[in-house]
Amino acid sequence: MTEHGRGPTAGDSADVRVERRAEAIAVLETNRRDGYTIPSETLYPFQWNWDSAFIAVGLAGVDPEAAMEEVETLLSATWPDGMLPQIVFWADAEGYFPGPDEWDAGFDGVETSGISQPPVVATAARRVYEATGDDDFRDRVLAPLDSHLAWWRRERSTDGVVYTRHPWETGMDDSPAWRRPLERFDPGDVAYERADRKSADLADQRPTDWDYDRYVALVRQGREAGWDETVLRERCPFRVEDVLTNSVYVRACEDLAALFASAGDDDSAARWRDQAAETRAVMRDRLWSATLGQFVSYDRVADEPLLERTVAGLVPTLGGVPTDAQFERLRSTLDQYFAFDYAAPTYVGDDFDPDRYWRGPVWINTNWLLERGLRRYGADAAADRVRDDSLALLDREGFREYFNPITGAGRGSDDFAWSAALYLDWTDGRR
Ligand code: 9WN
Repeated sequence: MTEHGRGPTAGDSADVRVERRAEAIAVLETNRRDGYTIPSETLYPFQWNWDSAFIAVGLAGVDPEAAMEEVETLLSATWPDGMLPQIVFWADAEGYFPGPDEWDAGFDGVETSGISQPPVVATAARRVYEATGDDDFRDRVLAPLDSHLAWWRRERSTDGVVYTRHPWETGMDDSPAWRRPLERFDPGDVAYERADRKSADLADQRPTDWDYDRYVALVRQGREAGWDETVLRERCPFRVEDVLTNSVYVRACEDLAALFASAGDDDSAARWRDQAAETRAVMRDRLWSATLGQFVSYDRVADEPLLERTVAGLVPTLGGVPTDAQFERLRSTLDQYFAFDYAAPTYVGDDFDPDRYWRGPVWINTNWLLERGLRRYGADAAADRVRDDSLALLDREGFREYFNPITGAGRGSDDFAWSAALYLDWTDGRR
């Protein structure tokens, strides 16, 4: 039993782990397409940006060739200006809205969405490089990664902290932190048909229509602006400095610096290390809430912090952002997220809903980012708790998309790729 008494640990459940690892590999194989892996056959039938990065992390230990291919297929969809899209529509598939026609975005025949996602891809590329030692792979990914991170800095930032312009871009779509910025604009009469509520259960677990109306309105505004960042910088009603995206971005800058250093390009390495330091400094100041004792996102349009208790506000640890004093506060704030049977719920504020998407359930990818961050600060017992709870959930419920933090019940899609991939990473004996 784990220290929380809810399931097997690596020690006494070797058989369960061996079996589960085989199942995880099978999920990734089933979801694999031509050079990339889809998140879920039932809900997300295309290539997604940060999903592929987490998937590559998991593949690194079991199928290095596939891991390299996953990263490179994704990077091959980098727009000429450096934007790396949230979705790449490599092949037709039924059952997802909004599809390629609705987005009307891309380049040279590559159909994509018109927004990005947190750039976990640089961290994944470094992990894959370290697992394979393949210098050719490293040399091939340097230019697209450099172009993508430079895009965030150039198009989405004035002082080093980057902004997102769609809730889908943050990856934590219906986070309660986006309520205030979304309330401020009227989506108008948006006609569309959702494709995501494929069962009665899912209708209660997916984002509400109120949220979807605004997601779709933002897509249509972006499309009308031809996805031109210069226009959208002025016009887009949702411009938020998401604390998760910024945490991932700082870490990405560090990881790209490490890749450049290993290739002997010290100038580029220094440039990205400086970039990480610049963003870290602004985050410590503008994205820190002394009231909540954690980091928060910041609304660029209203010029105010979004004071919500989401797990994203603990993830700056991943990029070494918190000062020692901030980390001490953060460490006690963590207790609010550990007061559940299963850590760490994605949100612990007044609108907490244990079953609805990013409004409370435990997600495996945010746990993975948090676990890495806690380790960086030497908080090993807390990091172990996050990892062990994640493994207990996955062992018991299978590779579900998210989990109720009170009962542990699996929610959303089954056979969800990053849940399988990160299980493989956490149970890789060589790590
Ligand atoms: C929109 C694919 C994606 C994840 C996101 C998750 C969900 C999409 C949706 O699925 O979002 O991007 O249609 O709900 O919120 O983090 O990348 O798994």
